[in-house]
Amino acid sequence: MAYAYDDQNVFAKILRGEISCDKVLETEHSLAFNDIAPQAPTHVLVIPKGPYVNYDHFAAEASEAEIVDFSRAVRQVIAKLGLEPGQGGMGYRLIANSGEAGVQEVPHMHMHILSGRRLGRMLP
Ligand code: D5M
Repeated sequence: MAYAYDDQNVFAKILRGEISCDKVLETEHSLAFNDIAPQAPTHVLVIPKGPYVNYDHFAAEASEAEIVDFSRAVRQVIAKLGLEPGQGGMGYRLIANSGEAGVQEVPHMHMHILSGRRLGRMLP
C-alpha cells in the first residue's frame, strides 16, 4: 500500500519556512530542532527533509544517501550536545513513534532524542 503524505503537517511547514523552529543542526537531507513541548531537559527532534510519513515509510523508500545523512545527523546532534555514552556524555534515548500504536501525532517521520536526566524505564 502506498504511504499518503499530508504536506500540511507542522514539520512540512517548518521545512518550507512557513513556521519557525529552534534549530539545533541542519545537513543536506535532515533538520534537527528543539521539541516545542520538551519531555526531558534535552529533547531534540530530527527529521528528514523528504516527505516521509513515518519511520516505516522512510526506511522503505528513502535513498541510501538520505538514510545515511539522517543517521549521521542524529549522531551529530548527540555529539554537539556532548551526550555520547562512554565518552563523557550521559547518554540518551531515541524514539520514533510510528502510526497508531506508537501514538504518532505529527505525520512526518521524526526521531526524538531525549536526555538531560535519567529517564524512566519503558520496558520491563
Ligand atoms: O511527537 C510529535 C512532537 O512534535 C511532540 O513532542 C511535540 C512536537 N512538536 C509539535 N509541533 C512542534 C513545533 N512547531 N516545533 C517543535 N516541536 C513540535 P509524536 O512522536 O508525533 O507524538
